[in-house]
Amino acid sequence: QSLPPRKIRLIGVPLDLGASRRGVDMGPSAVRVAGLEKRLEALGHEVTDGGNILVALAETKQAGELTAKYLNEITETCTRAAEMVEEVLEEGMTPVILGGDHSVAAGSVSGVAEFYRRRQQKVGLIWIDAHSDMNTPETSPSGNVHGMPLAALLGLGPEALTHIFGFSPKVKPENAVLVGVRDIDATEKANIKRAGVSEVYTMRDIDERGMRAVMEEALRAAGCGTAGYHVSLDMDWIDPEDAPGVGTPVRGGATYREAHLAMEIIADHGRMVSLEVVEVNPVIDEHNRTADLAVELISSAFGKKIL
Ligand code: 5AB
Ligand code: MN
Ligand code: MN
Ligand code: MN
Repeated sequence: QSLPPRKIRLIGVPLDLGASRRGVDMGPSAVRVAGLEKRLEALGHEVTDGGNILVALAETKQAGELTAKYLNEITETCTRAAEMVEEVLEEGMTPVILGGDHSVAAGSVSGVAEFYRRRQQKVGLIWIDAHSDMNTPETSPSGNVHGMPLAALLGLGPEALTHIFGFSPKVKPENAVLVGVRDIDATEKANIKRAGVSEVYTMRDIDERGMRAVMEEALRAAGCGTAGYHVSLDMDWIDPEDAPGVGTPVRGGATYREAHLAMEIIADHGRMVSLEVVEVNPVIDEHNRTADLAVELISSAFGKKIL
């Protein structure tokens, strides 16, 4: 296939402390059961599974401050994920992080950013999501940390989350790109402005201009002056018709083919340095089809071609 063979390391993060709806902690398992390792190996990649990162169980903890529930536990998990991602990159492998709720990205992207910071390089970020995840504890309507990771990576939010590895921001606003958003809180709009993110591609942009044009522009911005980019794929980006098993479904998402096309274009460019797929919720899925789709999309991002 098109992408040169890579050494891929799977990292599961069974985290669901960041969301109201329970069950995304079973996401890593569902995606493994759907056959991720074999499918990536069939593409010629060398794949190893690093197992799961230790995550606290909601039942054994108190939520703490209601403006950012389980922030301490989530920060611990994110720090572990950051260290693991950094190590995997040091070993010359491409990390594939399996969520878990999206708050894990505050850790995974920190790991990637730290790896490149040590080499005096920057990294870009492609955030593919129905939501913008740009809340802070002050602006969040829910207190759910999975609505805050992008803000944290750009330097807005609690220091514990913004300063993993002791520096912030992890990504420059001009290299952070949102794709597919369609449900942004009013307070998040102000945060997007405050953080200086201008590369925001809504579902309307995709409707009007097409997936191809949007992705080419998005990848150009994320790749400009960077070593490459991390792709953070929230499965709720895809229309609930095709991805029913997600924590916070929103109508009007990407179609099955649009989602594949986006991943195929990412593979064509060959500049993705790490990937994460989050928010798969087996509890409300139908016969694991959202996890199956996640495996398909990861395969496309790693070079699977129709012909
Ligand atoms: B997800 C909401 N903006 O902050 C909030 O699934 C939803 O990681 C966040 O994108 C959705 O609670 C977080 C209303
Ligand atoms: Mn293997
Ligand atoms: Mn998200
Ligand atoms: Mn989302």
